[in-house]
Amino acid sequence: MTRQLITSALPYINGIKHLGNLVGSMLPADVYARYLRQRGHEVLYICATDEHGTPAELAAQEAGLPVAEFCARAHGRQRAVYEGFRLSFDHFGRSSSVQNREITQEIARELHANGFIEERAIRQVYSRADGRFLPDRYIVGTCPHCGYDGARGDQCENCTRVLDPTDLLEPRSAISGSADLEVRETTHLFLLQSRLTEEVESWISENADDWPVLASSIARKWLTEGLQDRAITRDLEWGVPVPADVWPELAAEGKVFYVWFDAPIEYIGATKEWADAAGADGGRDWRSWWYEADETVRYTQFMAKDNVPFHTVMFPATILGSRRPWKKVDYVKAFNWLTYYGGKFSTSQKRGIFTDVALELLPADYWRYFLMAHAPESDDSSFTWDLFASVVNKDLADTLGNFVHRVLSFSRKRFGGEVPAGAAAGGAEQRLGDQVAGLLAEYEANLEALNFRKAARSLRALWSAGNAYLDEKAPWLQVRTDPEAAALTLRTAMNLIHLYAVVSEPFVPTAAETVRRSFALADDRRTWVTAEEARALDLVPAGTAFTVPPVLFAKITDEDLESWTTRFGGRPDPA
Ligand code: B3M
Ligand code: ZN
Repeated sequence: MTRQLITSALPYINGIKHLGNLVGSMLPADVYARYLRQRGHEVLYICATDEHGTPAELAAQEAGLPVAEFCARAHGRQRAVYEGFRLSFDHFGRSSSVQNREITQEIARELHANGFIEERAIRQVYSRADGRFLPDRYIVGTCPHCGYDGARGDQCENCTRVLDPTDLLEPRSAISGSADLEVRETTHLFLLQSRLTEEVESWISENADDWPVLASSIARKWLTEGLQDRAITRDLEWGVPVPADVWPELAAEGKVFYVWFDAPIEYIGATKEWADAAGADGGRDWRSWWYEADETVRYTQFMAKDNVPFHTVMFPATILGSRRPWKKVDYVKAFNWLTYYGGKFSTSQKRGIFTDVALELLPADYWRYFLMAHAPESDDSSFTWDLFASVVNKDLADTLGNFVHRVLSFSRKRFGGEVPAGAAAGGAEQRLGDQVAGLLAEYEANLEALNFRKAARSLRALWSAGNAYLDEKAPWLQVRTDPEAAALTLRTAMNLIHLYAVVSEPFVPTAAETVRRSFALADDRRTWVTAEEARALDLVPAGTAFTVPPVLFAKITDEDLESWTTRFGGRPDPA
């Protein structure tokens, strides 16, 4: 068994995330973490809110709160939503923690000592009305190429050309609308990534071959374009301060590190938060996961594709330049976009379904299963209410939920509250056992390979196998002529139900627990059933007491569909 370090991209603090954010990082990481724990690995699943930067400052301003307080509250709100989705983080930290500040500063000192940081004076747009330097995307104006008047300083959304803020005609602040802008000189720390290009290149060529193409191709594309030196500080109030022992003047001017510099370091910072939370004697050794970690630690990262360059190129450059043996990622699982009717989910435009609202409509399992079964893995995938309803109704309500209910309530009615013994298993049970063992092996292989859509498909096939067996044996008819045969069918089906409860947990943890609890198995500490163990379908012996759980999944009705499509919009606004 290995030690499995898992991180999912840190959700930014400024607002509640939508379902597209969830399916592209935290949810698959949770499914994987749960699966690995069930298989007996030592798992550490770390996540945190990403709290620094201009958007956080602006969101706090809009909320009328000091930024530290805004972030504390926003962190609490996100945390509650993720608990609602049953995300099993070992720790959900905050990038504004003391731990992250210290480690970020330590890494910056090392980069400096190794000659990878340089001070450079640059000219930047300052807004007098806003009292702040404006990041490129907070400057808007008219595109010199196409005349679009809402072009941002980094890119024109209309003609997609990459811009420099000084290219814009009639530039103004996107925050206040003020045109009272000036160019000021300001000094920043630059990370000399150009000097690290070759090292990053060889690290990628040694490691990226087994990553999904989506991740490795983005990493390689960035490298062919060559690494640019990059400013890693900003003139902001809220961030990790530049350490005064190394850069006294910049520290006095209040410079802080750029949010993308400290955010990935928070994977380490949050691990230290986790250890510190248990106290000195708590037995949580954060260093062994990150520092001089041996080959028993395998590190997997989950993220959406726009985050790949930061994780595969820039963060590795930072770590390599520190010349310290920090653990680097072993496997990068990247995702495409989940769209809402083919259009963008958008936090800023409030389009699509947000995670807090989703949980008000339906419990976590409905969303977890649907999202993973349609995860944007090899391509973008589109959320529509019709698709969602049909998947919930067919797979969860009928194939899984109804099977559990039919079998348990019928058996209870005919044979009482204990698993009946019945006849010895025959040919049909043997065929079923072979089929189940095959599907389970396939399911395991898909999860091991982090192919989530395929894994969901194998799981659904396992559920279907039970339905097919039940329809073939028809215990409701058998019972009239041959109660022993009916009892065998029901005992076999109940074994399937128990198997489903064990192996479905990564996808539908709440339903899995409910079903698991309905069997009064003595000392049931089993965490997994292997394909070979599953074959005999006899882990739940005759005589085991059981109860009939309440309906596991309610069907989505036409009225639900109607009201949700009206409320959320059946299709995105025309672009
Ligand atoms: N917060 C994701 C985003 O806002 C960003 C991820 C950081 S991971 C270190 O797009
Ligand atoms: Zn343009």
